[in-house]
Formats: sequence, structure tokens, C-alpha cells
Amino acid sequence: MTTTTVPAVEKSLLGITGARGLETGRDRLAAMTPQCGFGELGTCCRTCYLGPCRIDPFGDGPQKGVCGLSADTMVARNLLREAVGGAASHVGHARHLLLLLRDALDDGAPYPIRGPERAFALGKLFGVPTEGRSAKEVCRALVDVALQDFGRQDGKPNNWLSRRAPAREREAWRAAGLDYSNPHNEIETAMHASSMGNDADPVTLLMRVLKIGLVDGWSGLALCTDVQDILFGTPQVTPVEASPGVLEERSVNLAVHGHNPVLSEKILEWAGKLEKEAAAVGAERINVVGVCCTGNELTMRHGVPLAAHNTQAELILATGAVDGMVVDIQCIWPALPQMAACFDTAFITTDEMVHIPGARHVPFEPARADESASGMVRAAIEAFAKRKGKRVDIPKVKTRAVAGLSVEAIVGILSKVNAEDPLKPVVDAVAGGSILGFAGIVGCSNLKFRDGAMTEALVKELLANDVLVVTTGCTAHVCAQDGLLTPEATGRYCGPGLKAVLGALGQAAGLGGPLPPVWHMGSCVDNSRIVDLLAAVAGRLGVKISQLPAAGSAPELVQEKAISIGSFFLALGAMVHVAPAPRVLGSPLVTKVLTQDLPGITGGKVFVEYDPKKAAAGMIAHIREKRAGLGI
Ligand code: BF8
Repeated sequence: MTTTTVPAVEKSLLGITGARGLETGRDRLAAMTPQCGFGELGTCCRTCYLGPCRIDPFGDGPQKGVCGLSADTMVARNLLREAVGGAASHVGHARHLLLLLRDALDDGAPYPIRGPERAFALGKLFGVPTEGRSAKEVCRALVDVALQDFGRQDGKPNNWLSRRAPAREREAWRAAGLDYSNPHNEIETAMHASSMGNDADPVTLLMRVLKIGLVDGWSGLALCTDVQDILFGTPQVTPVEASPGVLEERSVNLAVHGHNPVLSEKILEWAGKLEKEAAAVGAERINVVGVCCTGNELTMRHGVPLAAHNTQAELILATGAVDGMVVDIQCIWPALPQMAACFDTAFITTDEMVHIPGARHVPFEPARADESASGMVRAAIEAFAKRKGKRVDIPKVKTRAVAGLSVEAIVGILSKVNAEDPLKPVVDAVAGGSILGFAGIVGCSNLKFRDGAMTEALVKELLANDVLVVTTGCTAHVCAQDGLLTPEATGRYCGPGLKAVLGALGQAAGLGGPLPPVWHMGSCVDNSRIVDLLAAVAGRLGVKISQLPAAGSAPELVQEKAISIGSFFLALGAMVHVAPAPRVLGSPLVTKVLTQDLPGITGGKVFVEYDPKKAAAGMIAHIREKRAGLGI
């Protein structure tokens, strides 16, 4: 790492935990360092009880597991299991949403259809009759199409992949044997193949990683986004506030954390309905704030403030000002209820998969959503009543951001510039070189890189080189906290070409200023929106996604879900920069396949670099190479 800039927000939060003597993830990381080298390299195998076996990459000691397994197979097998962990999370999230939509259509859960236009658009895409039918009728048909994929045993192509994926890529995946049928079967097969005594060929194991990437992408990410847009509406551009300074001393602060808006949407609704009860205990209002991806979902659709990304979830509890933290699924640290216990905070787990010692567990059943959500809001009000008058340490840092840039919102803005051909102004700017290319900077915030402001430094370097950035997930929080999601950032950070284009587009669209240089496209499942945007641009140019002057990055990898999302983008043909290194470096063969051979298979390529300037340089070189390939 070359930078040592600690972001202002982290600094102020760490000042609070330091002053209060509270343990944080940084303390636990320091106690854990140095971490296991075998684990980092991927050369530790725990899939059977002849082991655990480990292989020293420097050639000292045994070079095979007890069963004869090579380091290459060990690494490929471990990578596949990580990808499966990620895909299971996203596919499980999607299936849950589908079942909720089905129940809601039969009045079995109190959720109206707030995105009928999305239902009709998908209905047309899936060949479902829409003429003269209600949104509910179209949704019923769509639910049947989607659920067919989860039950099918006929080996026929997966509906969501077949209809949602761009045609050129679909054909390439079919030819490479990467298309799939039932997502659950693929997850099962991958776990089966990677268990002891099955697939020992690192190359076929790696092909399975790509296939799991597609399962993640189409039956996880895309399906989640589609159903969430049907249920809760397609995001539109909205100004928001960000950073822990959005907490309010005199209000009931209720943080929602996790990924599934089925819970957080209801919490928001009930927060609005219970304002009088909050006032009765002396609160100015109920202030719902967002953490991690469910925060992004509420921000994109309702302008709810973004309070914290993943590594800050425990830090905002240390302010003493969070009265309730209600969590659903994924990325919930077990440390959170421990921190909450130091204060009056009501920390509530809600999902049957997420029980955490020290938390209050209140099962959230969609059929009784109103009763459950109102109870959780009341728990936060009660906690406020206990907390009132006690010391709180809310950092003064509050930033502004523009959120809600779904593909539909982007096309809406660009339509004001060119109604006939909305993508033309952007495509022309790329062809003319004012926009050098596109970068998707996505994924997590990692303690190992926060003190170096890895994400912020990478984004700024790309902007200075006229690369337009889109973002999702915790990276979107990081960008919001650094002021990168504002029109002002365009003038401050962009190169002359990008600055001029964003200024002209903003004026032409009647925004009274430039478009922001980093576009907040949503939560991690909304990486599907990035794919839709790339597919639209590629389709407009008549090329494959792998030919676009574009690159992706997960600059602060944490979760298995980032591995499965990265695998999806590799299957799509994208360059994927990542730091820290995926656990593959213990295998020269796997490393070579991912960095050198993959471009000849899907066009994708893994690029590992810990220095943000060098990472940007590598991504820019890739973008230039792609430009040259297109003759621009
Ligand atoms: O799904 S970015 S730390 S919160 S995994 Fe988790 Fe990573 Fe945050 Fe959202 Ni995505």
C-alpha cells in the first residue's frame, strides 16, 4: 500500500471506541496477525478427516495431501467452495423473495406491488401475456416461470439465464458448457464434486467456478433485483445523506442492517406510523438509517441516509446513539450484539438462519410482517427512552450523495439529451475519447485496506484518467462518505474529458449541474444492474461485453459473495481487479488459468494489485487495450 490516509469517518469513529476503551475489529485483526499463510495461499484442505492437510508452496515438506491431492486441486476445490457459499447466499435471497411475492399475490403477506412497470417489462421479456392483464396476473405468471427453474429436473436451460442474459454471451457459455438448468442442482453438484474423492482436475473445478458464477449472476443477483423492483419499485435518482453523522442525538435512531428489503421496507413503514409513540417518550422523530446492503436498498428507493458500511457497523454502535439495530441476513458480525450490550441498544436478529449469542431474536414472518416490524420499532423507542439524556458521541461528519441510478434512471436522464437513442451521448463520448472507459468498483470494505483508503484512492485515480465509475455495496458507502457521489466531485476529481461530458450531460438533462462521476447503482445484488448497463452498451455497439473498454474491481474483498460475483464477471468476460489476493496463489496452475488462460476462454481475467495507483494503471491499460481492439 502506498497511501496511509485514514479516512476522516474512520478516524472519528476510532477516536470514540478508543476513548471508551471498546474492542473493535481492528483489535481482533491485530491479535490475529500474522494470519495463517497456508490459508491465505489456499493450500489447506479440510474436506476429510485424513487431514487437515497442508502444502508448503516453497517446497518444504509434503507436496501432496494424504489422499494424494495436489496443491492445484486443493486450491481449485477451495475456491469452488467459496464461490458456492456466495451463490447459495444470493440464490437463497432470490428464492425467499419469490416465495414472498407469491404469498403477497394471494394476500398471504402485506406487500403491494409497487413496481408494476417492472413486472410488465419482465413479462414481455419472458413471453408472458401482458395485454389486458393486471400487474398481479403478470406477476403470477412470472413467479411460475422463476419457480420452474428451482424445481426442474429436465436439464432444460434455466429460464432466467435464457431470457435475461445477452445473446452473444449466452451462446458462448453454451458452447463452453457453462450454461445451467436448476440453480440448486448446480450448487449441490459443486459441493458434491468438491468433496473428498471426486473431481481432482483443477481445470474442470475452475470451470465449475465459472458456472457457479453464472448461477450467482442470473438465479441470484438478477432474480433478486427483478423481484425487489417488482415489490418495492425501480429506484430513481434521489439525493441522500451519508456517514455516521446522520445519527441524531434527540431522535430514535433505528439502523437496519443486512440485505433483504422485505424486512427493512416494513421497518421504514412502521417508523413512519409510530412517530407519535416516539414523541411521547421525548424523541424528535424516528430516524431510520441504513447499514450495508439493506441500507443501499432503502437509500435507492426512499432516500434513507447511509450510516455505515460493513466494517463500521460495530463502530456506529459505539456512538451510544443507536437505539435499535435490526438485522436480517448476511454480513452480520457476531461482534455486534457484544458492542450493543455496552449501551441501551436493542439488537434484534430476525431470520431463522441468523441467531447470534447476545442478540434478541424476534422471528420475522412475512405473513405477520406488520406485527413483527411494529414490535421492532417499539423496541427501539423503548431503548431511546432508556438512553435519553445519556452521553452520545456522534461524529460530526455528514456527507451528501446522489443515489438511485438504476439503468432505468440512467436511461431516463440520457433520454432528456437524446430521446431517440439515449445511450448515444455516452457511446459517442467513449468513441471520441472524452470518456476513456468504464469501471465497476464494487464489493466490501476490508479492515486490511481501510486505513490506506484503498477504494477512495483507486476511484480518484480512475476519475482523473477519465474513467466513469459505477458502484454498489459497501463500496458505495465508502464513496458516499468520501463525497464521491456528488456533482461537486466531478469538478474536483475528473480528468478534463470526463468533466466536460458529465457537465454537458447534466446541463442537457436539466439537472443544473454535472452528473456525479461515480454512479450509485445499489446493493451487491444490484451488480445485475451493472451487467444490464454493460449489456445495453455492448448491444448498442454490436459487440460482446468482453470487448468493451471496461474493467471491474473488488478492491477490498471480504465475503464469499464477492468471489461468486467476481466469478460471474469473469464468465461475462470482464477484467476483475481484486485485493486482497483470492486464496489461489499456492497453485501456480490455478493462478495461470485465472490470469493468463481465461482471456482465451471467456475474455475474463483476474488482476491482483494492492497498491491503488498501480491497480488503476492496470485497469486503465486493460481499457486502452479494449479501445484499440474496437479501433477507437
Ligand atoms: O453484499 S459489500 S461486506 S454488505 S458482501 Fe457484505 Fe461485502 Fe458489504 Fe452487501 Ni456485498
